[in-house]
Amino acid sequence: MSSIDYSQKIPNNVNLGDDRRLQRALENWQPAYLDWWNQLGPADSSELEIYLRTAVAVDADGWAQFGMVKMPEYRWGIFLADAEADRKINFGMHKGEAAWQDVPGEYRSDLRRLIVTQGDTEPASVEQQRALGRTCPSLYDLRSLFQVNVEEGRHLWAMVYLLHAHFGRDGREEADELLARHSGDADKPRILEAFNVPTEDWLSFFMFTYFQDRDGKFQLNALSESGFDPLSRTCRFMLTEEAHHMFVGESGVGRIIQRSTELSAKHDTLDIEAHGGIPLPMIQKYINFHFSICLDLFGQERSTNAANFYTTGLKGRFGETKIDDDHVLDGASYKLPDVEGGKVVWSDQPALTAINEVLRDEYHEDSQRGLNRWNKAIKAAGVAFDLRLPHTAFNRNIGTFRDVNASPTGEIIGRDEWDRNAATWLPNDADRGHVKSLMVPVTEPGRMANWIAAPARGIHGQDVEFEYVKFH
Ligand code: BYC
Ligand code: FE
Ligand code: FE
Repeated sequence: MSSIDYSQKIPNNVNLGDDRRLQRALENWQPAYLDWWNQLGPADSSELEIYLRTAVAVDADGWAQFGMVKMPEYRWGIFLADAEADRKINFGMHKGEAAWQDVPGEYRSDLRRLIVTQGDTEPASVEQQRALGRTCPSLYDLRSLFQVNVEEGRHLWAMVYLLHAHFGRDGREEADELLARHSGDADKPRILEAFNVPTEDWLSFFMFTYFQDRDGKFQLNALSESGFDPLSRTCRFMLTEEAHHMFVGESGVGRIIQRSTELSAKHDTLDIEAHGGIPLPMIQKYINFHFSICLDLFGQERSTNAANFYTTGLKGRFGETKIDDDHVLDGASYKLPDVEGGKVVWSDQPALTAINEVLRDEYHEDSQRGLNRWNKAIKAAGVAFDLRLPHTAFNRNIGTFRDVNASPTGEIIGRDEWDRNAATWLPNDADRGHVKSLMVPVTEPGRMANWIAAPARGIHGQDVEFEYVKFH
């Protein structure tokens, strides 16, 4: 196991000190990164002391250390999972060949593009969430937000390292561009659409960490299968951090649902706005919104890009090496949707061009698990309400369903019907207004805002009452 060298300006486990040119290039990028963090990272946060975890090793357990840290002093670094001896490329036309330690010239632009797209989402999410600290429902939650933010910052470092180490001058230019595009910027937006939507309230934040960070889990897993070994190793370590982001999402949404359910049971109505809660039907609309914009993140159902990434060994399927097939997909088929005669119909299509859809379907299934748990809790509390994921055709902006309107249950409908119903399916101004009205900061240790239940336990063995963030 390689340990992390913290005596360096940039903590790392890649022997950065042995490569002076690379080290200098990254040390030049570092102040630009810190400027970006100070300008577009968490608002009003630079003086706060926060109970954060910092990576100190890359092995499966005991890899992090906890302590009170000011975020600008957080040690962002470069950590790759340990190399697997004699690792091979496990799919596509190079199956069985040794994994690449350097970028093959013929795949340079595709690989760069995948890394840039991945890298672009990380700072985007920090930008999207920047104002949330001002309205935290508790110190526990404020700490979760900042923990997620510093780790997304580190994920940016992970991709910038690959760009600097393996793509020469183009790579350095791309690394600069990652700090020049900004979420929601009219001239230089972030690459993927869902990363240009501001995260304005904490219900949206928990939906984001539940649904959008889960796209991260699936994409990083697919990239961790890459034949380009440095990408695989960096993604493998990122996935350890990602697990926490999804925990924040699932437990956050779960605690809101718990509180809404309590209020509904107590007042015998779903209409709990007057009691300072978020009604379950309103939570359903936020699910409809976040799930549908995240489905777009998987790209088109039929994608020659995805087929090429797969065939050339750049990006695999989720858990590629655990799948029991030929890992080449010659002649294999997969069910893809189309709209025909006003209906969604599925037909068998070549599996290679369906790679994006395969990942989306697995994401869909994984997303359903949390809803099952939430529905069980709602039912156990004696409240009659069922949360559902909307149909894959609903509210889509990429691929087959881009130019049609569909209801949450998947009926293809006309524009008029969509216009009449959109405000009952997706958060409308009044819904957003209500949620916004609840966003009043709670900063007394152990106290929770009225619209969210307390967590079952604190962080890393601390009590829920622990002062997770110190204001001076
Ligand atoms: N928005 O062949 P297609 C995370 C473009 S989240 C805008 O289907 P492909 C995180 C596409 O670029 C994980 N454009 O595309 C979470 C292409 O453009 P060109 C992020 C889109 O390449 C929370 C055209 O449409 N990582 O880590 O197969 C917090 C044709 O489409 C979109 C990755 O995404 C879209 N949604 O698939 C922090 C992994 N979808 O060629 C972090 C890396 C498609 O016509 N990226 N287009 O110019 C990829 O693997 C692929 O780029 C995508 C797109 C799967 C995203
Ligand atoms: Fe990330
Ligand atoms: Fe994440």
